Amino acid sequence: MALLPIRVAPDPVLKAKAKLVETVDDELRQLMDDMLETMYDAPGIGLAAPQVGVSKRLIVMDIAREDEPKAPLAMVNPELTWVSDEDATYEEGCLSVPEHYADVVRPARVRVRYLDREGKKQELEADGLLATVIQHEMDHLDGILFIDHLSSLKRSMILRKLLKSRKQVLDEVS
Ligand code: K1U
Ligand code: ZN
Repeated sequence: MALLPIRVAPDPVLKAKAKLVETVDDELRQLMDDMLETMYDAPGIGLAAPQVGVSKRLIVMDIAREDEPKAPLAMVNPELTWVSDEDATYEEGCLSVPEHYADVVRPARVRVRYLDREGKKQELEADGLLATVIQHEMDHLDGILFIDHLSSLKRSMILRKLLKSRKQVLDEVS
């Protein structure tokens, strides 16, 4: 297992549309395991392959609380087959937009079809935090960040701050 570096906005890989996975094989299962290890270490409750520089349609999640057993979930080629008319608002964060949080409105319940780690077709209905995390991670596969759901003023403020902190880090090492 390996910890993978997490890409931070405005990295171009985060704006690209990720490619469909053709085969669920040992190499992809290794990537799932590395992504889960990276997500737990961050710590986070979700991670999409583009966030570790891999432009493939693969997401991992675990919304179990610290006092609960781990409940890792990996979805290959996820597709929403139904979304509720009712919306829900959650304060979202993103490992690729560090230290910024904002309320995002999304459908409250979703049904998602995907391939599991064995390549078997599955369908899951989710609500609450899981529905939000699934949609947030699936957005990453289409090059969308949670800040793209905010006003352009808020988004450009956040991007400016990210660029400023990246410049500070680069100045410190040079
Ligand atoms: O996609 C990501 O970068 C992961 C992101 C997922 C997410 C969080 C909240 C709403 C929607 C999607 C994160 O995990 S940010 C970190 C976080 O929320 C968290 C970290 C530790 C414990 C609990 C939450
Ligand atoms: Zn994210």
